[in-house]
Amino acid sequence: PEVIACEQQLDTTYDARCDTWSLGITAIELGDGDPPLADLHPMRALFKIPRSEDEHGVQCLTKDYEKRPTVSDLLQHKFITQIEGQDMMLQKQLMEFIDIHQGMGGTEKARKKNFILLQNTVSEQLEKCYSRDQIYIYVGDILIALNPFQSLCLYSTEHSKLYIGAKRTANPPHIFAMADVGYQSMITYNSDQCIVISGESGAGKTESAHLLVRQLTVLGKANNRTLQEKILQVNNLVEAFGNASTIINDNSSRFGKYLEMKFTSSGAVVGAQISEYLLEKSRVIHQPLGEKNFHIFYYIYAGLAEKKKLAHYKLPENKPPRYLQNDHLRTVQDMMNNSFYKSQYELIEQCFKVIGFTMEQLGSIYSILAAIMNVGNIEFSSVATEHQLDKSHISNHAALENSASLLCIQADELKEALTSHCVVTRGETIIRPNTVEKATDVRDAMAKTLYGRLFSWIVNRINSLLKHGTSGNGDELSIGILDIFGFENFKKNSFEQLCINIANEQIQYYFNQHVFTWEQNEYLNEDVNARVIEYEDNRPLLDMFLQKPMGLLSLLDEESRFPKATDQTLIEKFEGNLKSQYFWRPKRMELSFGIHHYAGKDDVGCDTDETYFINRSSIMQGYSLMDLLSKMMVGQPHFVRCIKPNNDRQARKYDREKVLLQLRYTGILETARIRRLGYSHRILFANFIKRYHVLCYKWNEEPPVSPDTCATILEKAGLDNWALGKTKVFLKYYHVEQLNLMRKEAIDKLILIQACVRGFLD
Ligand code: AD9
Ligand code: MG
Repeated sequence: PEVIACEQQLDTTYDARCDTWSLGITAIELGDGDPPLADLHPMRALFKIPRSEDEHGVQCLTKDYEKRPTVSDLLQHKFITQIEGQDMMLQKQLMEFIDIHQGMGGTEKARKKNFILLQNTVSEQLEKCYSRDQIYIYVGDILIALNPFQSLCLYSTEHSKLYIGAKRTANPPHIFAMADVGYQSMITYNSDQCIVISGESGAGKTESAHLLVRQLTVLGKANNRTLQEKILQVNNLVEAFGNASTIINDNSSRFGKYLEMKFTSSGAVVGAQISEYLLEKSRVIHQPLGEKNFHIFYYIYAGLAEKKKLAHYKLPENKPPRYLQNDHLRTVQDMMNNSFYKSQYELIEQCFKVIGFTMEQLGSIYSILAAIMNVGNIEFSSVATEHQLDKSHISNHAALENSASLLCIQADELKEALTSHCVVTRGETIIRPNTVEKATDVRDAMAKTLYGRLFSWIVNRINSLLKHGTSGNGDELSIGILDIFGFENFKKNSFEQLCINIANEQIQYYFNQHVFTWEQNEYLNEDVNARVIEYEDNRPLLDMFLQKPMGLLSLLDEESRFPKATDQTLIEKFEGNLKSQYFWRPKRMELSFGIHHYAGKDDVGCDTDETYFINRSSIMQGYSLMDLLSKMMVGQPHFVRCIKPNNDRQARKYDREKVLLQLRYTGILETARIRRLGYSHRILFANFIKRYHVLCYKWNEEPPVSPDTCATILEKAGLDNWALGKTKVFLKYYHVEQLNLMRKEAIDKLILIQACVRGFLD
């Protein structure tokens, strides 16, 4: 027989601990006596084969097997079919429901009824899975992740290996599989990818982001251990500064994070970059009841106390600084003796060192944090002047001196900056004293700004330290992971919630753009006949926020510049100028307004509106999300939707109503329908032929790059419902899965034949 070379070798791994070879996604037993090791996953059994010097699994197999294995011998050992069956059944069921119940036509009423039925079915399926600790479920190509609220044995090294290069249905759904899909797409299509993680507060976005980064460092063969370690520390470090304990989540992200991992075109990880958005700076000066300041403040207090360095950083040992005083923290000893805080301090210091910060830089960071705490302790009292103006006076000089010394500035300058302000009238600069109220505002604004700048500086520093192996020309491929705060709707929502929710509206817009608009434009450009899909566009709502000069944010900006502006004038300005169906005023609450958010709207007409309370002192700078979106738009997106099964953070507790609401407002079902109706994969003819020609041509044959060749391959593969455009093949996501499977089988056959032949020759 002919000896055939092959572009891909079987993925063969040897586990020394149990003397076991694993071949790709299946493994074959050649030893005898030992029971199969089936503890990784019930459907996946690993089998022993005698140890051999030969690294190549297939060759071991051909040498030691009594009779040489045939193709059917090998196929017989494919344990994956059972798992495939199980998962496929769920998928099929979901999809049938989506098709039947959401089909076009029918009355609006019938459609809504069907939609509710569908939601209930999906929710029931989720509940069943959740009760078996199966927290990951695919709906179409979206991964739903239910928060288990307990540690599950799902993330071991074995699990990590299981999902490398495996087809999706070979293993139970998993976050590692999403990492793999992103990674394989990046390499196959030579294009950037982004993984968008969404869900409400406490749903598990940040945990999912960590797991994705971990698996991507494995996939990116980060053989440079230092780089791998650095990348793995990034999240811990920025989260110490950007996360805090809230009433919903002990580790709530109070900023948006976009982590881009950079790879060479062959898929080796070479660096990472991180972008931060909309840090909730107001938390530095004030925390709602039951919540805490950013983690880092508590960590350094405990850590520095342990090292007897509190005096060096001018931090009081008798009373907690004002910015940290709240219902959680009554005495400073509580904080200094907290062993968790101490251990976190050590961990964070270690993170800084691994990433490459110098001791001097660390010292500066601690000084600034200590300065912020001292600034918060500065107090003012009022002095009446001859002009009857209420002038403020600093009543505790120690705090002022401490802050100035930690910031390496003159105490007098700091005093001036806090207690007076400049006004320019008719070309003349006049210095006016600040009232106590104004001086207090300035003090707090300064603390917030210091913290915000420190955070940005740390992020920039991390970025320059993690450029590492990147060429600097930006010619790397990247996989971005977006983890932002989810929609928030509290009893009392302030400016921070408004920003968070606008950010989420923008993400939703991006999602809609990608899933609906761009896809449909591409069909038009390529002359592909695809169904036009209706969806609710949130652009008018975004316009109401972002338009210049009459959008809500512009109006707010403008009003903040008027010295005589008050909360009342602001709300009047909104009411007078915002002629939008999305804006409303609650009747009984004077200084508040409501927004009809996209998240609250859905097909069954259940509106949950959000009410915001005006509080001008909480106004923060931000609104940079557009940069992020433009960055993300170049990449091919993958979606992870996190769901919080209950509000009590309890394992195995499934609150149906709560889950249903989340299913509704994240638009998961709508999206699944779109992904099914549309063509989520669009591949250039040349790329398609290069990858899949092996399905009906000889491996070394080079068929012409033409639509006919593509059609021949697709027909041979027995697929239907695909389409050919002018330059691209249009495929559904499940086509790609099927094609990849067939391609892998074809290649496996080639390898086997090759191995058998080698065996003969030996
Ligand atoms: V927020 O919008 O930042 O407030 P997230 O990020 O959605 O929120 P997070 O990832 O912080 O939520 O998860 C909240 C908590 O749920 C974690 O601290 C864990 O205790 C718990 N969790 C989430 N996912 C998992 C998981 N896969 N396994 C175990 C989990 N616990
Ligand atoms: Mg988070």
